[in-house]
Amino acid sequence: MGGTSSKLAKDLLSEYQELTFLTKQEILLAHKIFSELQGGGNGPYISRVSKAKILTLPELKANPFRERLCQVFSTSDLKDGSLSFEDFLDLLSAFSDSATLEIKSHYAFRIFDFDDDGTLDAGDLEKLVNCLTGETDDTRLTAEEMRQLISNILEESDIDKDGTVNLSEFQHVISRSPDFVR
Ligand SMILES: [Ca+2]
Ligand SMILES: [Ca+2]
Repeated sequence: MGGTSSKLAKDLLSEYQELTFLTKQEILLAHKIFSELQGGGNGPYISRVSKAKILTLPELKANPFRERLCQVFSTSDLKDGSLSFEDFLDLLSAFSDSATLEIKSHYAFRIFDFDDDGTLDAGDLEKLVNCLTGETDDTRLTAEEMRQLISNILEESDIDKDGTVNLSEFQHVISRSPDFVR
């Protein structure tokens, strides 16, 4: 068995198992995928993979929030959406089947908060809806449909009526319809 440099050290592996909701097999698979993105698997754990490369993963192709996923999970000081291996594990962990609803909704909220100001306002909701419907002309909502939909969403979720959805309001909605996070 060659290529020991691409193997994940045993102590790191058990540490990652403790810190994430992932199984040993899932972590090893993640490591294999990440090493391939790094190009050969000889890179140190700290080296990051660019957002452009992460977005080539077939698993993300169909995800309308893939850009936001990179942005939210990236710990890069440059805010460039690049992921370290640990960022990548955090991403997989948050959306794994074993993650708690609270964790999932916390990250879903951050992904939907496009301008990162800690609250979902009409602008964020419009972007969210556009991500879900796709932005082609035949699927996109008309301005009037969009206005109506956003007003319905706020009606349902904006409990304190300040015109935006904060994290606890969001989590309240999610607790009533947990399927939403998927
Ligand atoms: Ca916002
Ligand atoms: Ca509110």
